[in-house]
Amino acid sequence: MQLFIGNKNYSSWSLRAWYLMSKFNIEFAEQQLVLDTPEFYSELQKRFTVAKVPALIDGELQIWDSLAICEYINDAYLSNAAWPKAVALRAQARSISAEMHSGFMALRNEMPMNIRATRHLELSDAAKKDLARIDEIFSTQQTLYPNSWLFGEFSIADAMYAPVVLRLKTYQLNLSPLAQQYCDTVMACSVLQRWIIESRTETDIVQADEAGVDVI
Ligand SMILES: N[C@@H](CCC(=O)N[C@@H](CS)C(=O)NCC(=O)O)C(=O)O
Repeated sequence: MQLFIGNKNYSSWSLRAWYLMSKFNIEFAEQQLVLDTPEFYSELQKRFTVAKVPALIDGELQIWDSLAICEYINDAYLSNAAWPKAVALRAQARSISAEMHSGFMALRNEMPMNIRATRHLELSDAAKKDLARIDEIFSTQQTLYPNSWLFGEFSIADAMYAPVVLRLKTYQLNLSPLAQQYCDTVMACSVLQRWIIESRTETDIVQADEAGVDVI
């Protein structure tokens, strides 16, 4: 199985699929392409209908979307272990995951993932509203599962929200203490730390993802 990803520093969608697969010890060959380069598009166009990362090849099958990759891994390799067991909780975890996949536009536009940077940003009201919703999700789930993953056990929902935790760190934004407790759980994860360490060795710059002012 081959997982195509972009720059670890910037590619938040790549992180979601990589994190899910790595956390569940799925064996895969990591194929990294540098965003915004001709090779990025030519290598992906050779293999996939859509030239975006993450993208997965498993035998004859190509899958080109982060959530679809997570769902495929859950179905094909994990006997559903990547979602909570109870039907009601699974529906909630899916709702939260879909909410990230299709929403939080202001937050995603204004606060690009840029792991190695420490920045200050002025946020729009729309981004502040997105952050308030993130706070609500994290703190509600922490009330139910203190010092743990969103649904107790690690699930696709945690993979979907990992980039936002990293963005909060880059832009030095604090959530409420309960929500912060979830961020601390995520940051303590050794698998995520592997991605972070590797992201810090990268030197390519994607100008469009450089936002805010350096904090010295
Ligand atoms: N909805 C897609 C979004 C994937 C996406 O936009 N990936 C970015 C990198 S993080 C990309 O490939 N950008 C290249 C481009 O759009 O040309 C997913 O969830 O996988």
